[in-house]
Amino acid sequence: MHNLAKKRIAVVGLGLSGLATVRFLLSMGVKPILMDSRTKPAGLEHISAEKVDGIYLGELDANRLAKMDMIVLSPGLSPTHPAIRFAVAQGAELLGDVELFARVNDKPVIAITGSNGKSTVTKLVEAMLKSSGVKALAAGNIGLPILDAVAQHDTDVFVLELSSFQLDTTYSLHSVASCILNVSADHLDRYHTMAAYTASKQRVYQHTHLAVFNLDDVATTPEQAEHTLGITPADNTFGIADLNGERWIVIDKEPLLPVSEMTLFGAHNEFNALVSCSLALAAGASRAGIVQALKQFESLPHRCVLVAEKNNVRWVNDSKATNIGATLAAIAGLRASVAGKLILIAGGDGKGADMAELLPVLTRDVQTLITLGKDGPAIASLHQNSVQVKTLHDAVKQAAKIAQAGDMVLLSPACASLDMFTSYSDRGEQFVAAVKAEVL
Ligand code: UMA
Ligand code: ADP
Repeated sequence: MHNLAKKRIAVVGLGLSGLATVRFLLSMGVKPILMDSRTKPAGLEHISAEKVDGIYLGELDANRLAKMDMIVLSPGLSPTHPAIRFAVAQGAELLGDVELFARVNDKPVIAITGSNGKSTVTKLVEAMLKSSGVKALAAGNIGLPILDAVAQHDTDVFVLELSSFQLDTTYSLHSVASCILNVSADHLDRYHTMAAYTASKQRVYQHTHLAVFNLDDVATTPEQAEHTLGITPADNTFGIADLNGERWIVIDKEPLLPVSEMTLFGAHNEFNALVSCSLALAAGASRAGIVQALKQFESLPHRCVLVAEKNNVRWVNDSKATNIGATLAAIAGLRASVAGKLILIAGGDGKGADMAELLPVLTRDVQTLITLGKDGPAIASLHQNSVQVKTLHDAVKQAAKIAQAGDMVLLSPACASLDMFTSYSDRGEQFVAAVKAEVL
């Protein structure tokens, strides 16, 4: 890293992580060139052109990239982009912001990946450490770029949420503990096969001291690791055990707290809690700190949040369900609490996944299906009682017409939002606004 200032470096992609990378490089005395395939990338207005060595927008310039020593690539762009491939073939080193972080960081790291549950586990581990008196900071895919986080010097432990995209360009990240929570179909428009997507996730176990994995999901089993810990709620020494008629979280044979005292609900969150315990313990959390966090942790926005209850109809926002696995988990976690019908609003960009995987749950648990977006028709074709609409507002209107006392209306799209919204949070906020307008 010491000779970074002597290198010709390109930052490709000017979103959140690209901007943080530029700030980091400038602080290291490097004047990078900047490139983005968009003509108006989000981060451009925050960059003063005179501080960098040139800004190139529009189609990526392969010849210019080929002259670089190093390319720091944003996660939103694939390393298989022809211009990137060409530059790498000419000798440019390709890495991402997490790899740059790994090369300068000397603090303990907890690394978390998986198709679903990453943000919940990342924030829960951070909370467990904080309530144990450890200065933890959650960063990475969760939204705080890691090269912005590294500037916060009073951090004891970094808790990193890592996407498969970030792992693809990370080579030397050392962690005290790491985890793949689960692997289900996602981002197949970029990876094309589940094997390639799983291989990206497995990279989290490189250079880890303790590899935590999901005993109920074979794809998470570490291919290589110093120490391993498999987690399943079915284990009663590190899992969920029945004690005097109540279900308890048990850690290393010690009952910690009844599941009913946790703020998070649903089977998937019991698993998330167990994994979080194992990761937080590995980074110095105390039993008391863990219990406090499990009792106080507030569910993150847009993840199975009850946004309204009117005339005994509940409206739930699970806009963060951007793939099939998340929607299946949400329905599995919620169905027992629905006295009447479950009305599901789904659809968006399915990212190449086979929507037929939703079929058993649609058939068993969903009485009415309302679909929208690019892959709405593919989902609608799986259910005999489905309505296709053009906007989310229309979906809410339709649901309001059908819903009766005891029913639940669940927005859990099983798809990315980008075909119709700027982000999953934009989609969730629009849902809440429509519910307020039509129902409350
Ligand atoms: N893009 C272009 N041309 C470019 C560069 C980017 O079209 O030259 C597009 C990408 O295809 C993408 C969008 O711009 O659609 C944003 O890409 P980016 O790489 O600029 O993204 P950042 O703003 O840097 O945000 C990234 C993560 N985004 C992605 O991986 C797509 C954020 O995760 C993360 O919070 C942030 O870094 C900080 O680390 C978001 C995400 O959607 C939440 N992640 C995916 C997911 O969770 O499924 C992986
Ligand atoms: P991520 O950051 O991986 O997208 P989140 O914690 O934001 O995960 O949760 C997104 C959605 O995934 C939630 O709304 C929930 O329905 C589902 N989910 C959360 N944890 C799990 C899990 N362990 N297994 C399956 N689905 C989950």
